[in-house]
Amino acid sequence: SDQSAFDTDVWTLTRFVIETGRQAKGATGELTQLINAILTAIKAISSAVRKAGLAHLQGLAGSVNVTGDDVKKLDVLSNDLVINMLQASYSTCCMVSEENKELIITPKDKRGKYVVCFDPLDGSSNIDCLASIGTIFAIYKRVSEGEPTEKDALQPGNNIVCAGYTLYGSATLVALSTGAGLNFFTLDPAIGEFILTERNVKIKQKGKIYSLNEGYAKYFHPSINEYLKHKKYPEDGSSPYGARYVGSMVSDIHRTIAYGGIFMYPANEKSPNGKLRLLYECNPIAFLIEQAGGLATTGTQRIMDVQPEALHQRVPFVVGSPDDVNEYLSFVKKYQ
Ligand code: AMP
Ligand code: P6P
Repeated sequence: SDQSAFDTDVWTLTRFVIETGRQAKGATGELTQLINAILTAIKAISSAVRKAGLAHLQGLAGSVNVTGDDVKKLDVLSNDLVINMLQASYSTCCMVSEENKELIITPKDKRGKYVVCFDPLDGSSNIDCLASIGTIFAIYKRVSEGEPTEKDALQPGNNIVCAGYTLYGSATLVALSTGAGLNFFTLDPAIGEFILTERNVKIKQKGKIYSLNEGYAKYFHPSINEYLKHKKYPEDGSSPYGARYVGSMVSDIHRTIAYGGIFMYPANEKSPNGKLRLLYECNPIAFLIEQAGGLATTGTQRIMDVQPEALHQRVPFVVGSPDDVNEYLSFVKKYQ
C-alpha cells in the first residue's frame, strides 16, 4: 500500500510519562495523572489556536459566534481549559495563573499534592498577527498542611518537580523535563498524540544570536547597551551577532535552545524588574534551559535561587548559551 511506514511502537508523551513514572521509586501515579491532564488542555488549546481565525476567536471578547453564545477570547478559553483539566485530575491543591490575580484554590474534594504555576497563552498580544504563541507551566509539591496558601506557590525554582512549554508554531511542540534532561515532543494531529522527536536536548555552549526588544535601549542600564555594542561591533575581530526577536517568549526561547545564543528581557528605567513574571514564565523556562545545559540569571542572581514574594512578581531575565550569558555577566560586573 502507499501508506508510509507506520510506527507501531511509537513513543508518545503519554507513554513516556507513564514510563518515567514507573521508574520513580514509590510513585503513586499522581504526577503522571497531572502531566497527562495538562497535555489534554494543551491539545485543546492547540486546536482552538489553529481554528482561531475561522471561529473569530481572535481577540474579540463579548462577540457572539454562530450558535449565539458568548465567544471567549483565546486566552480566557485557554485559562479555563487548564484550570478545569487540572482540577479534574485530583492532583492539585492550588494554582497560579497569569490570568488570575488571586491564588486558585482547588475544591476540597478534588485536592492532591501538587501546585501548578502557569501562563495559559503567553504572547497572546501576537494572536491577531498570527505570530506563534505558547503555554508555560511549572509543577511543585505543596508545602502547607490543611488549607492551601500562597506559600505553596511562592517557592523558588529550585523546588520545581516538572516544567514545560508548548509552542503553537508551524507545528505544536511540547518541551518537557522532570529533572532528568529536556525532551521535545511534536503533536501528530493524525492521532492527537505528542511524539518524542528529540531526546536529551542540549543548548550550544555559545551561539551567534542575541534576542531582546531594543526599543527600550533609551531606558536600559549602560551594561546592556555596552554588551549590545560588543555584539554589533566586536573589537576582537570576531563576527557580529545576528538579531532575532519575535516578542513572543516561547518562540524566542525555543529558538535560543534550538540554535543557541542569548535571550534578554532586562530591567529598564520604566520597568525596574523587567516585564516577565517569575512564577509562570521565568522559573519554568530557567528550569528547562538549565536542563539543556544553559544558564538563567536576573543579572545578579540565578533565577531559580530567587525567593518569590508575590504571585505576579517580575524579575529581569537573561538566559541562553553558557558562554553568552557569562559574557553578558562580565559587562554587569564592570559596573558593580
Ligand atoms: P507521585 O506519587 O506520582 O506524585 O510521584 C512522587 C514523585 O515521584 C514525584 O514528585 C516525582 O519526583 C516522581 N515522579 C512521579 N511520577 C513521575 C514521572 N512520570 N516522571 C518523573 N518523575 C516522576
Ligand atoms: P515586549 C508577550 O506579551 C510577553 O509577555 C512575552 O511573551 C514576550 O517575551 C514579551 O511579553 C514581549 O514584551 O515589551 O518586548 O513587547
